[in-house]
Amino acid sequence: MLDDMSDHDIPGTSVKTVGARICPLCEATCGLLFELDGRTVTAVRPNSADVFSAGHSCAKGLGLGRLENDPDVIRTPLIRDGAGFRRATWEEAFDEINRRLPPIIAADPSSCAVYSGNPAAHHLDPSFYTLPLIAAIGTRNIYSPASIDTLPKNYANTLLYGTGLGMAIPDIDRTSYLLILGSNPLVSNGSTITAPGIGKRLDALRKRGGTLVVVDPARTRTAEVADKHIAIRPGTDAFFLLALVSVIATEGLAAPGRLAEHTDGLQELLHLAEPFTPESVSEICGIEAAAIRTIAREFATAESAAAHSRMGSCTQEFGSVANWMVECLNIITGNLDRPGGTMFPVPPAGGPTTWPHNPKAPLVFDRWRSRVRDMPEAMGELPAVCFSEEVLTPGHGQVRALITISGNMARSLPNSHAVEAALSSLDFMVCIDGYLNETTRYADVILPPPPLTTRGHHDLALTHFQVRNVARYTAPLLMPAPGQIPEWQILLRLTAIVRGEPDRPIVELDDEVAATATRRAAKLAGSDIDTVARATAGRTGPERLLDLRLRSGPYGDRFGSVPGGLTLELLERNPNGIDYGPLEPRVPGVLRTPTKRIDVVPDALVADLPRVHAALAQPLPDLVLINRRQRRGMNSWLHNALPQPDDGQCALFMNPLDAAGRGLVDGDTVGIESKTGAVVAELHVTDSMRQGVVSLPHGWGHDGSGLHTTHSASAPGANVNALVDDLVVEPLTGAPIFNGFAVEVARVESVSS
Ligand SMILES: Nc1nc2c(c(=O)[nH]1)N[C@H]1C(S)=C(S)[C@@H](COP(=O)(O)OP(=O)(O)OC[C@H]3O[C@@H](n4cnc5c(=O)[nH]c(N)nc54)[C@H](O)[C@@H]3O)O[C@H]1N2
Ligand SMILES: Nc1nc2c(c(=O)[nH]1)N[C@H]1C(S)=C(S)[C@@H](COP(=O)(O)OP(=O)(O)OC[C@H]3O[C@@H](n4cnc5c(=O)[nH]c(N)nc54)[C@H](O)[C@@H]3O)O[C@H]1N2
Ligand code: SF4
Ligand SMILES: [Mo]
Repeated sequence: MLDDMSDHDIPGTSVKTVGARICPLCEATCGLLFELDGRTVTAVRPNSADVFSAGHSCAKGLGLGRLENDPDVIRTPLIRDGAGFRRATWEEAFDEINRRLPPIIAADPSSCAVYSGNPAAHHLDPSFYTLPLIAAIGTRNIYSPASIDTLPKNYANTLLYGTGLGMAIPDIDRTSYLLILGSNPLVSNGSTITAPGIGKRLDALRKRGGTLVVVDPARTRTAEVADKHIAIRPGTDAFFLLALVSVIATEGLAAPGRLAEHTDGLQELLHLAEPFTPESVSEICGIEAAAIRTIAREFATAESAAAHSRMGSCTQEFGSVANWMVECLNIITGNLDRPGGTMFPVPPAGGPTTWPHNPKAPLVFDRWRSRVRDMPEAMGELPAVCFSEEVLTPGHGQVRALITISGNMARSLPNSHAVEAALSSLDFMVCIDGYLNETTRYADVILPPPPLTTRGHHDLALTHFQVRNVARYTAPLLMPAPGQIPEWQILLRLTAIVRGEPDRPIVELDDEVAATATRRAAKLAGSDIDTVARATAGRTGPERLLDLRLRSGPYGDRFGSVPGGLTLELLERNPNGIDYGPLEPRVPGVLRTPTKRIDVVPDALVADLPRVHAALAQPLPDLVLINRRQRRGMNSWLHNALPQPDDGQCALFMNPLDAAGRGLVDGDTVGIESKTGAVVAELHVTDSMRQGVVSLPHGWGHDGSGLHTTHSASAPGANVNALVDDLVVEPLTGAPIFNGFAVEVARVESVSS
């Protein structure tokens, strides 16, 4: 343990100020107002003038002040000292890294892995400066939560539309029928849909006479407000969706409209789905055949309809086929790419769907394979389920060093026992993180990121999922204080060390990164390099790189040739954002497949159908486990700073019939056992769970030694990832099966951790 690490000693004035700050926590990207007294955040309010979120916020965003002021947050670098850590200066920390990391990389670059966690996708610094670090290391051992989150959806989208990030998003504000599978947006605030205030948007859908259908084994908050809740058996979305397509095929309801011109394989798709009749899948899905037929008819005949699948239908046994079928459902009913259906946003800083089509570029999957399990690469990364075996299996290419950037692998990756064994066996580990948590406790050096108030914000990734075309940027509210280093400079300093140039001035390295981005921007904008370099010369760091992207992007000023076009300066003058209006049809221009067409029967997905079919004949387990999220959590890392309700939110949820069958009652202490591990939790008996399904929240298990998270250690909760297998995975993508694996539950005498 370390003593109080709060920054009372950082000098500041006591001038009271208020500034706009987009919330970096979840995909809703709400505009907030930070009230500051000197350097201290005294309050956080919703920003009602934000053009997109219009005053929406949640307890997490409003709690950002608590996060900024959490005395447990690390404020200075830490260096391992025996079983604990000692505080160090930045120079000491970088010297230690320089002493120990380069020799490992010199022996074998791939022996150094990089894990870039969820917050990295929400911040500019890592979005721009992680790749130069990875390139300098020269490793293919790159991991992130993408492969334990959206990957089956990215995969299906890549095969159909040509890019993993260019997804069609439900046009929630105009649709008349929304079918949500495996998502609980009233708690998560939405995923692969950036729609601040999603609860109000769902209310509006129902008020205008629309229909909301939620397919989820649990009666979640979202299911509670739906017109229909279909309590599907976990892991069976692919069957349900195939049956919807089958009904549409056999009843002659397919009406792809203008999409037919841009699509190949429609007839074959209908033919492939036909055998999956509602009657044939009813038992495995646990849904009456008539209910499946009704949904298929309603969806196909609605004025407009959108099917949207997320976490629950990605991280399951047939995740890729399920996500493929979601797209097929939207396509065969003519709902893809039309108002009220699912549509492709235009990211203002550009992205794969706005950059030129390159028919020769490979679809970014399976360009290399993992060493131990021969798993395919996806979008530049290896599946995270491979991490521990890559560390623990000897041989050439064995991972011996690790850099984590805002990630908590010990709680987010399946089979945490193996992950922690791997982390503890490394020769060297550096973490850029503000907490001494379940993962960083294994580090040799921890480098803390600076406070949110010192960071500019634009959502490079999430603008690909926005339900309106909006551009926003909020500027840093404060300069870094002495002893605080911007995260992009930390990343560049690591890059310098890895390149064998530890003393190279950061400005020079930054100019190098910017030079590459300048050439690219000039090409995209049709400008000459000197003009582009001059136009952005006054800036450095992520702001320069963002300006290059915005100005060469779809709304950009093309470095002066489009007067009034988008620039970072324009966004600085409009801290509440600029609204470019509702989503508009983009097919075929948006397609990045080699043929510039949509193939609805890609070989790789069709080849998985026999496995789906075979599962129909297999016995069903008695009890399977699924995961859930909670309103005040953000994966594993807000439990310490934000007060968590003391209402058994960490309990195992179980249906009354399952409880009675096991002689269990509400409040019992139960052991939950899978073939991978065992945990203990309190039992909550609730009819919100369908029979045969129990649920645990993810992100808990804040126990064991060496943590500096005082509040969460007092109520650690059970670590669901101790139960999840890292070896049995969805075979096409290597995505873990968080949802729908067999467990046994029995009473135990007392809670132990
Ligand atoms: N409050 C809060 N918000 C968050 C997060 C958080 O931890 N807390 N995390 C953020 C992150 S990183 C993400 S990726 C998003 C995820 O956001 P969502 O995609 O909305 O994911 P969840 O909230 O986990 O909801 C998944 C739902 O799937 C259901 N489910 C489980 N198995 C199945 C199945 O087999 N089929 C179907 N149809 N449903 C199933 C579960 O019961 C659950 O209700 O949330 C983000 N927002
Ligand atoms: N069983 C199960 N496992 C799951 C899931 C599930 O539903 N069930 N969900 C999966 C999903 S969707 C995701 S996205 C992953 C999340 O997986 P991770 O990203 O590995 O885990 P987080 O809990 O989000 O941890 C984020 C870390 O970043 C640190 N951090 C926060 N802000 C910053 C910052 O600005 N800079 C730096 N350097 N560090 C920062 C926090 O202190 C914390 O340690 O978990 C996955 N794991
Ligand atoms: S909904 Fe998400 S983005 Fe909005 S305030 Fe809450 S955590 Fe932040
Ligand atoms: Mo996620």
